[in-house]
Order: sequence, then structure tokens, then C-alpha cells
Amino acid sequence: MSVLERTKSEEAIALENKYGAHNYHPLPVVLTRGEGVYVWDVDGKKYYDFLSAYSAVNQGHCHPTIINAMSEQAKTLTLTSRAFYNDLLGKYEKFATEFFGFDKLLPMNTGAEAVETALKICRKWAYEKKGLDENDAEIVVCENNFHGRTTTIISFSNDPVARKNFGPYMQGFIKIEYDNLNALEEVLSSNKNIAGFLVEPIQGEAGVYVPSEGYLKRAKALCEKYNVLFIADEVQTGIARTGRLLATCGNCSCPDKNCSGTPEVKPDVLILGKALSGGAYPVSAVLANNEIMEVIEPGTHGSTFGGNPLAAAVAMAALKVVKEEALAENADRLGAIFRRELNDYIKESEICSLVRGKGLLNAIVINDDEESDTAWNVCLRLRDNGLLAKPTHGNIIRFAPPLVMTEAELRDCVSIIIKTLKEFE
Ligand code: IF1
Repeated sequence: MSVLERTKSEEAIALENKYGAHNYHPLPVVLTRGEGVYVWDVDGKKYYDFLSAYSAVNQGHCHPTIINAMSEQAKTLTLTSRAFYNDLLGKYEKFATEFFGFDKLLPMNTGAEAVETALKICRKWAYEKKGLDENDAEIVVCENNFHGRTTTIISFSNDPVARKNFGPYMQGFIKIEYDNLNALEEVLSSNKNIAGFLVEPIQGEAGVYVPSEGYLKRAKALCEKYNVLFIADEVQTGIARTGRLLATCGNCSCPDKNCSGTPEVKPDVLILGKALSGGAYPVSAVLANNEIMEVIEPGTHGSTFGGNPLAAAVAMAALKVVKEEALAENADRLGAIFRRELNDYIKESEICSLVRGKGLLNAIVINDDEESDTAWNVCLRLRDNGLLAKPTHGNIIRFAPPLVMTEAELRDCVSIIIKTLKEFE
């Protein structure tokens, strides 16, 4: 049998089980093709994708604009390393910095790498600009954060599964409660060594927790008061997912006409990943203005693949799609319909107690304890009914479809979800 020949579901699953590390517990469905909001399994069954590869595929699967840019560039030049210039990186950096309203961009590949990059920039800034003594810098983070899987990042996670037996842990992080301004002011006012505050505008992995109105704006003001960098991890919330170009959007000079929303914050350091490539390729970035980014000098940071011309071509195309197809606007509009329709249902539901979120980043809470397998079973039934989603912490199901969805498709999805939940009432 040729290696490229299609394996049926069981065979594909068995191969992963036998030859792959068991670092995931996937929903049993084996996908082979994607287009827009749809994916198909190896038996030809079609599904709505309500995960979007954890919000990487905001532009929809295999978007022709992105795939064309990718295949054209793949035939021309893929990788030079940063030992030499390439003719696309500068164009992309100009495009993306203008798009998001920052002076400079530092290109990386994965979200975790971009978070690491932001932490390094923050520490170096603290020593060279703020004047902290070497090795004294501390960075404030939030409880129940998710920023990736590297040894430094898991050091300040409080998820026991993500952390246990991966020590020793990196020093220099202080954890405070999310969405608690008093806790932030307390730590900033009592500790002279704080360099930065790293925060997710909405906590995704924790279960799509949207902070109180004005939280981000006031947190940023506190950071300014104490000369601390406000670092926004928009790896998951960015690129139109929450109904704005960025969940922190507001006074940035981004071209999103929908971008005058309530959480008006311009981060000092912005972290992007996932949908920066529309899911076609790993592309991440850190953006900041000159007085911060200038602490990075030759030799202080880098990556073989970061800033390669293929990534640059893909990212420019991915951002163009976001703007041309008004994806932020669509996410805002469809998200409101989604929550309204599900809230109507929940009033009479025994199984589902809550829907929350912003734009098309939403979650429902299943009425059962964290350890129960109800949410998992609901996801299996959703799969049978033609819609793919995945539980996050135990009893929470995240709903994050591609942003290219139409209203008719969204309403179809809502009826699949409600029909499925009814089967569990
Ligand atoms: C996994 C969740 C999503 C992120 C934020 C950085 C990263 C992520 C805010 C790192 C990654 C992922 C990775 C994925 C699960 C996932 C996730 F369930 F944890 F919450 F998206 F929904 N900052 N999020 O959300 O980016 O290095 O992965 O490119 O299985 O680890 P990465």
C-alpha cells in the first residue's frame, strides 16, 4: 500500500497510538480535507469545524488567497535564515506594523516562542531602560493563564497536568487573580522590581473567561503609573476572533472599521500567532514600539525559521483576507446571534447552564462536575450530528468556528448544537 493511500479512521488512529507520543487525547474523528468552515473525514462525512484549530483557522480552511500566496512563494524561495536578507520580510514587517499600529515586529513561528520572546524583551527593557538590577526583574501573570508549553511558560502555569514533573521551574513570575485590579495595584505598588504584566484579554484555555468591562484599560493605566510593560497575549484572541481585529483594540491605528470597541487598550508589547497565518503555516510575532524593541540587538534573540519568506507571504495574505472579508465585523455580528440563540435555549435547559464569550470565541458550561464525562459525550454526539468541538476544562465546551461563516450556516450550527443538547436533557 502506498504511504499516500488513505487510511480508514481506525487505521489512522492505531498508527498514531502506536508510533506517536501520547501527548493528546483527540476526539475520535480522522480528517482529511478542509474548505472554509467545513472539514471532511476519511469516510467522506462532512462537518462544521467549531474549533478552527484552536482559532488558527479564522480565515477558513485552505483559503484560496492564502494558499495561492503560499504555493507561489514555495516555488520561489522558502528559507534563507536571517544570516541573509530576503526580499519579503521587510515588506511583511511594514505591512503588519502598519496593520496593527506599532513601530516594529519581531518574527517567530509558534505562539509559545512569541510569548518567550515577549518575556525576554520585557526583562531586557527592565534592566536597560527601567534600571532594575540584573536578575531582579519579575513579571506579573494571571492565575489560570495559558501561554504555551515551554519550560519557562509552564513555570507560571497553575495547571497541575501541564506542570507536574517538569521542574525545576523558572523564577521571576508572580501570579495574581485574573480580572482583579486591586490585586494588580497591590503587587505593582509593593514591589519595585516588576518589569511587566502578561495577560490574555480573554482567558481561552481557562474556559473563555471574559474580564469585567474596563479591566484591560484600567490594568494598562496601572502599568503606566508604575512604569511596567503591559504585554497582551493575543495569540488566541487576536486577528478578528473576538469581533475586533484585536481583543485589546481601541486607540490603535489599525484599519479595522469595527475597531472602536470597549476594551480600548494599546499594549506595550503585543503577541500574535495562530491566525496570523490563517492556519497554513506556523507564524507568530511580537510587536512593540521603538523604545522597547530597540533593546533587541544582533545575537540576543532569533530563530532559524522566524521571518522566512514563505511565512511572510502567508501572513500578508492572511491579514489581507481578514480586512477584505471584514472578518471582525462578521465575528461580532454572528457571535451576538450565537449567544442570543443559545441563551434562549438555556433558559429551559437542565444540561447547559451558561453561554459566554465575545465575537466567535464562546463556550458553554455543562451542568455537571469538572470530572464528569458529559461534555466529552456531548462532543461525541455533536460529531455524530456533523459538528466538531472539544471540551476545555472538564465541563466546558469551546465554540470557535472559522470567521468566514455565513449567518445561514451559523443558524444551522445553532440548531445542531441545540438538537444535540436536547438529546442529553
Ligand atoms: C495545545 C487552549 C487554545 C494560547 C495563548 C499562547 C499559546 C496559546 C493565549 C501558545 C495556545 C493552544 C495550544 C493548544 C491548546 C490551545 C488552546 F486550549 F489551551 F486554550 F487555543 F484554545 N498563548 N493555545 O492560547 O501557542 O505555541 O501552541 O502556537 O494543545 O497546547 P502555540
